[in-house]
Amino acid sequence: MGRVKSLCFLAVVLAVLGQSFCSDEDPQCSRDVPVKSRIDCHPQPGASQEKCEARGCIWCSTNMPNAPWCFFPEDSPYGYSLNGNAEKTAKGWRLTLNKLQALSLFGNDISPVVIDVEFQTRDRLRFKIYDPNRQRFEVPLKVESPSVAADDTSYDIEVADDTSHFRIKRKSTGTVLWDASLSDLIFSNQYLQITTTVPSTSVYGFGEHEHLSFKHSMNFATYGMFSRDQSPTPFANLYGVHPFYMCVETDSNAHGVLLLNSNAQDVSLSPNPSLTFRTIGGVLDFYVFLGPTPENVIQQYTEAIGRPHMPAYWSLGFQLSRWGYGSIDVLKKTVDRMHYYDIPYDVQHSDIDYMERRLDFTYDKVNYAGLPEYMQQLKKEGMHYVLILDPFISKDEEPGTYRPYDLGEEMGVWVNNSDGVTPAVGKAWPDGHSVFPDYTNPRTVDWWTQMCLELKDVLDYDGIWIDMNEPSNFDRGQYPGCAVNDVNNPPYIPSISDRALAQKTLCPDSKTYLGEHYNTHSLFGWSQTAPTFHATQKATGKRAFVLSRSTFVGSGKHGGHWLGDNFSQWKDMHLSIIGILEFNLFGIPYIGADICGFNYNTTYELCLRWMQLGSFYPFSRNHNAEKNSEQDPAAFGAEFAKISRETLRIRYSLLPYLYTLFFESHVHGNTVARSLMHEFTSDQKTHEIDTAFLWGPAFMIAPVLQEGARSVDVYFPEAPWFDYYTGNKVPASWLKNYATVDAPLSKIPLFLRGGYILPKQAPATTTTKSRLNPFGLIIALDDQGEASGSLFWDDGDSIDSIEKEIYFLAKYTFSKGHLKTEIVKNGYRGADSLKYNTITILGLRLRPHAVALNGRTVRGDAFSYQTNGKLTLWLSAALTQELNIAIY
Ligand code: MIG
Repeated sequence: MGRVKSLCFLAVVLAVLGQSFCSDEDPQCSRDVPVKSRIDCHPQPGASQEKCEARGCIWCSTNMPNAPWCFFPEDSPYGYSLNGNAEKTAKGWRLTLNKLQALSLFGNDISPVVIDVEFQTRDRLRFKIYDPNRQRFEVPLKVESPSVAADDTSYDIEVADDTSHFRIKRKSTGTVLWDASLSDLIFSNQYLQITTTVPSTSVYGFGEHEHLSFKHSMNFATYGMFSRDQSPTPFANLYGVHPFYMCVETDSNAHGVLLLNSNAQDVSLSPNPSLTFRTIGGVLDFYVFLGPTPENVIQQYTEAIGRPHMPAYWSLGFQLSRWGYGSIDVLKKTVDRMHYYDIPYDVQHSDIDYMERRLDFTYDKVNYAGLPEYMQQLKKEGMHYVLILDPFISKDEEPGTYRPYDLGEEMGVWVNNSDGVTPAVGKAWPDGHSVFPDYTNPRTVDWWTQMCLELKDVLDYDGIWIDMNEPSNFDRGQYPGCAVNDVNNPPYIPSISDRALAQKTLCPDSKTYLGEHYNTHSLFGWSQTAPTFHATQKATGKRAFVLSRSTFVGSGKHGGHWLGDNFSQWKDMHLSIIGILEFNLFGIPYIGADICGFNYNTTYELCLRWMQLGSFYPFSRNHNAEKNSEQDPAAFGAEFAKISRETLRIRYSLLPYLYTLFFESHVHGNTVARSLMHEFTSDQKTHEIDTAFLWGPAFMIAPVLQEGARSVDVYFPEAPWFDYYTGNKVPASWLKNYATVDAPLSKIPLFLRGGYILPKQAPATTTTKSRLNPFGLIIALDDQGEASGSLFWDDGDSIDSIEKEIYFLAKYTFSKGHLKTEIVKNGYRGADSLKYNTITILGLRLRPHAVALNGRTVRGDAFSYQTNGKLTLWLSAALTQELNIAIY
């Protein structure tokens, strides 16, 4: 601190001499807080010098954009100090803090507060700051709470600098991961704030937002988190809430931090670098994950919050949707032209227009006459069907004519007004009076399950798409508007759109089973996802498909997500990659964006490039808004259809690899779509890359994101890379550089990473068909001539094939010219009839003289070698038998 002070003093002297050394701050008022370390003392709008100084804070202008002009002095008059010594507890330590002064920023400060530190696992630490004298709202997510001895952890905690700082250090390097000054802590009834420095500016995560870059700018950006029905707009709070970030330290170790809190909140990222968390309720419940690799961080995070569900194989196929086909005839015409062009296509969705007047659990018997039979027909052809359901239920129907309302009313399943007795009535489809099921109530779960089961008897769906579950309401608050009270009008409203908690939803003082909507609002979609998952499982007897618009920490266990109502604009393609990478950090790897864009009309070229990119979204669905021009890949004629078909055939041929990645995600918590930073963490240049991404460790997708472009500048981290199309090795001069790669309209650049073996399978129009086709292996060698990989296979849609061990798992290793397979599990008899028919090896240095398969030399015409080092071998060998190949 001494050094900082003297530098500032120097700055003052230079400024007095007329130099502009410290041009970004006024030396008269900055005192000893450098601009980059300022913590906003007036986070709500309307700051002025008068109001600021009345708070005991410093007012000082700066030309650094977004830096606060009103900020806390170095010794904030609001904070806490340690009372006595830390006490040992069963799982760690307990610190008791007393508030230092009576001054209060937003009223009702709580003192003492307690920090409970739990050493949960070697790499997971929890610390919770709460009121020891009064129970406050806590997120009902069940996180196991094991404990480990302090000696066995990869972290240390320390209370340092005259007990004013709470720090967490990485033992192996001494890096300080968390450093919060207790004098900056605020813990009042409706305002909780904590600031920590972070060890680097490579910070990722926080959601749900439309972030303009995957790696955050730390130049005073603030992001609100509170679920909201809102089209993606930069800096706006969107559908879900994920107060989780990952930080890559300067030595490339990574750690992650979760603030498990569901109240309206925001986080400010400052250049110090530091993070300031502000929330208006609950407790400050932090979990820290020590990694040390980015992948380890996500494995540890999902171990705590719940591993992602295992998706059905069919749900990895291409999916088509739109709002407003308008009639079954238009729907059929669309499906027919998809088939006419033979475009790979597994799933058809129906949006709200299948319903009668947008009423849940009905269908339009006029415009969609014959829908039940049509769904059956598509299913017979090997396709699958997903139906949308909205949460709100109309109360405007004649009594006795609309069972969802009548039964729900009888069972008492709705969110109530503040009186806790009368149901909250909002405005929603079909544009009248609606009530809102309270999914935190077990009775609601029974009602919803019953309704989903009855629906299945009419419309034979395979999956459910749950929309509008922020929950969305067309007005601000329910009828007759929100009362004026502390809950509806808290002293601080976080940085959310309109600075209004009730905007497009219910009043905060509404009552749900688990507590006030004030606390449970952002849990609405999360609380609907698990019951819908179980209901779908029960209805179909198969693995559930649930696609939810609103998500929270842990949602990935029961559902996937799409990035909401994006726009048919070129920039939205780029931003979709960022969203997909972020949701992989959030433990929701089944993620995609509306291909070709939802709002606005798309164009031929945009949609074509988007079909190419979207062919590699983990969840690949083309979806469109009502009244917009048609944008399914068969709508633009033969050439467009051909390119879409070819790109989707690449997706389909790599589905065994993608499915294996999902298996690893489900079992170990791995990410599926991954940033280059994730795999090449020590290469600083990768930290900013969000225009290309990987499937797992081994497959790079480098889409065209600009109109008119016929090439892409691709960054190649140091590794052997092969062009997917030709098998040509990327020249050494391209490594650790950007290289310009050809991308004519017909093509999306794709690369394989040496060192990996990818299982593949001949594509078909549906996965039902492709699953019977022959398998292959792509063996991309590293510079030592080695590679490895695996294949997970099962029937693709049983609920518990993994638990019951009804699956096949093979590990492949290639070394010294030999491929070996190890069959780890051979529990799925359906794999017995499957065969390998081709093996491709990339990166061979020499033309082989001979190839042997399971000890026998194969005929010369069974393999071919290209001078680029690519060997193709044709064979017929059983998938479930060990495969040995030797190259001489
Ligand atoms: O008020 O169901 O994000 O995918 O097509 C709009 C109609 C409601 C919003 C969803 C979008 C869906 C649309 N829904």
